[in-house]
Amino acid sequence: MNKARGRFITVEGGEGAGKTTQIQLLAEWLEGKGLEVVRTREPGGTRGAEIIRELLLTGDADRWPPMAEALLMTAARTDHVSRVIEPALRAGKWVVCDRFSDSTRAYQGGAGNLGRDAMTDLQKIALGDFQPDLTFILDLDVAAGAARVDARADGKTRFDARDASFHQAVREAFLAIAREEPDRCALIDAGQPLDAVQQTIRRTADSRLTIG
Ligand code: Z5A
Repeated sequence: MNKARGRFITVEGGEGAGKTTQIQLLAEWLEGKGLEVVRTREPGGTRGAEIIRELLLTGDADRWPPMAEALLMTAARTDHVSRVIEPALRAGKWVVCDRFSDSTRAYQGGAGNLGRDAMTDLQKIALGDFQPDLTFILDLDVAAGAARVDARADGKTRFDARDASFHQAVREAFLAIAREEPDRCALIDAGQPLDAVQQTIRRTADSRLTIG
């Protein structure tokens, strides 16, 4: 008998919102429920997309204009979906991804001034109707996110180096996406302690995707 198609969960938000931390805990919980889980990230997730990631995250802040960023992010995404995400879902695995199309809509569309609608159209050209089943948008005050990134030992990316007004525009774009697509998106207050954020994520995943 064919296995039921898996579910695709994405976690979005500004810098330092806690996506990586929460994805680790969510994946462990899902595995504890007997599900096979693939954890992945964007930009990246395949050999080719990781090469594009390196191009996108290193170098001067103005290395790429917003449209070049959008096209590179989307090129990496099409490779990621076709080689990793879609095959895993077809095999019945659950995929949890650190950032996806909403990041292009928020960063390049909102903060980069290309327009969220134009970036939605670009995602449609690249991916057709392919969408996450559930998207968590972790919302955090911009200064609090920057303080968390500053406190971390690892290096900063081209995006971390941008000013507070850029990150505020990203935050507003994510809030707008959550408002416009409440069936797919769940807005989470990422300023809460780590455990409280995770409990909200698990409760929401259970009620929306019936994990049991
Ligand atoms: N980008 C784009 O522009 N367009 C696109 O389409 C895509 C991406 C897909 C990828 O950067 C960059 O690419 C991203 C947007 C752009 N840049 N920005 N900004 P990345 O992958 O290197 O980094 P990131 O995605 O921004 O994640 P991050 O900054 O590394 O943060 P995070 O994953 O959200 O948070 P974390 O690593 O889990 O936590 C950060 C720290 O906070 C850490 O020390 C934790 O222990 C701490 N933490 C986490 N949760 C809490 C709570 N609740 N309380 C207190 N402290 C906490």
